[in-house]
Amino acid sequence: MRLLRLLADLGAGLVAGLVAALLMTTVMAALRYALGIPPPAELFGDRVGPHLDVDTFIGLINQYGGYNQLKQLGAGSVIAGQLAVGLLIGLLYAVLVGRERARRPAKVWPLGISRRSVRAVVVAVGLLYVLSLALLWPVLGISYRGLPPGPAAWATAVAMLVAYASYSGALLLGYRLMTSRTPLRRPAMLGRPIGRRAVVVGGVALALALASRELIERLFRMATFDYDGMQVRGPDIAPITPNERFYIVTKNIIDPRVARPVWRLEIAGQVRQPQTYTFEELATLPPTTQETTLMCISNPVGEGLMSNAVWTGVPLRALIAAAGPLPGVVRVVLQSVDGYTDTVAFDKATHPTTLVAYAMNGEPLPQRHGYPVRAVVPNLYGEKSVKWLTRVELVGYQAQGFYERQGWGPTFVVPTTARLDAPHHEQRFAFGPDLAVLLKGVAFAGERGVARVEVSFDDGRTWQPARLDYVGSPLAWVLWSHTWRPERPGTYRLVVRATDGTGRIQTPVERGTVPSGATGYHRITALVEA
Ligand SMILES: Nc1nc2c(c(=O)[nH]1)N[C@H]1C(S)=C(S)[C@@H](COP(=O)(O)O)O[C@H]1N2
Ligand SMILES: [Mo]
Repeated sequence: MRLLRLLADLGAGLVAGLVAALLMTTVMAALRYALGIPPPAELFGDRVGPHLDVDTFIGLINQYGGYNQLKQLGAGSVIAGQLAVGLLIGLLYAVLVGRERARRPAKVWPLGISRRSVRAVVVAVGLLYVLSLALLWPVLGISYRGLPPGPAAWATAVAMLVAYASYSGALLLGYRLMTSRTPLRRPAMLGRPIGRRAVVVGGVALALALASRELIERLFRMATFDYDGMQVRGPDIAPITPNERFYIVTKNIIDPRVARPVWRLEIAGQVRQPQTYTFEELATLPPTTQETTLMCISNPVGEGLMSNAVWTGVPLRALIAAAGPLPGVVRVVLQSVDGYTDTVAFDKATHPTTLVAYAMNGEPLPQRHGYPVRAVVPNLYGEKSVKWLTRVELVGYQAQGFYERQGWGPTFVVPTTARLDAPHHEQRFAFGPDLAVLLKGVAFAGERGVARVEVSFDDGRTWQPARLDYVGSPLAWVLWSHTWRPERPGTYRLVVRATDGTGRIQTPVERGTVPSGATGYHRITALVEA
């Protein structure tokens, strides 16, 4: 009899704990959806990410089949962990209440919950809350709605408190509903009170499950999974990449949707007079328009994590000058509302081409490319061009950003690179006296500019000049082409290489993307068939 009772108690604790944890997860999802407040499931990756070394990071990405899969695994594990801990606390609570009942009735609160059990739950969950805050401290300032980091940290802490409190309340109430033998004020409507209560708890759980499913589906639809890593390449490559086709890389599971009215840009750190700008204030400053190509450090030779746009914004150095940098500043930390950071040398930050951009190809920055404001840092890998920029901090030490801490770099200057966009690898051509194959592609050499592009049809033994069809700004890629008339059928190895504006030929040394970006020549095979 006593054993049965214990089992019933434990069962009730388990169900109450699980339902309470589900409620908490739903509260977190709702706050994320409605207010852009990051739940622990999202914060986890941001907390852990920079502390992985780059080989572990890339190893995990490969092991789980991609960055998207790794992001899902991280968030999924935290949610599973939350449910497991919630359930465990429910079990412990059942044991505690059972022991209490065996002694004598303790003082009782409204609804017949003992004061002792309330205290126990508050202490346990309170401890977990403090622990969570301590663990997530460095990333609390994230706000996907664009609140500045200070207020954002408060919002995250309060939201987490609300979520944890919802767990505590639901556990106390749920357990009491399922186990109490004294009726809860209202008369029995559905037979024995215990049965009615089971129906109530079951109903609440079902409603919760439905609500959280709906929320999770919506959040999934907002997620970056279907566009993170989007590339642009191929025979229709355009000089200026249309906004909808510009490559995308993001660390986020769901990208920020910044509400401009709450967003601010802060210039802080070692400055005489810290500055805070609203979007409207930024937009009244004298703008610069500048064509600049961005390329991701993870772009393998020949691939499409590289695009070109015309950016409009304010030179960062104007903002830094207005704040009055103090002597001793060596680096500038660029921080995003999503918690992402990267750094540039003070000299680079104050170079006239380093922009705080708010327009891309004449349109407001698209959401995915950093709306309302991003950094555009020419000549360095795309990592430095922090999207959804919210804070610029001048520091007197060698600060490191999100990926820098993993060990990428140390140099982030883009090497000279060239790509064949047409034909595609192993494309077949029917040989004939009139066969003319149009080779096309892009070449990029950061701010050094591209002086020359050459192609080879014999795997690099001999080279022929290509035409430069499009030469934009000195910070942009070039588009090149070459008409090839094969003299006989065969299997050809096509290679392309560029020479930069300083006269240096692109290095043939093959290097992978980790840790400083890929080098080597892009090679493809063309099959000319008799
Ligand atoms: N806030 C923020 N900025 C960011 C990133 C990010 O995850 N968050 N990713 C960086 C990386 S790795 C690259 S390559 C570029 C890509 O910019 P794009 O998506 O506009 O092409 O943004 C950089 N800026
Ligand atoms: Mo990147």
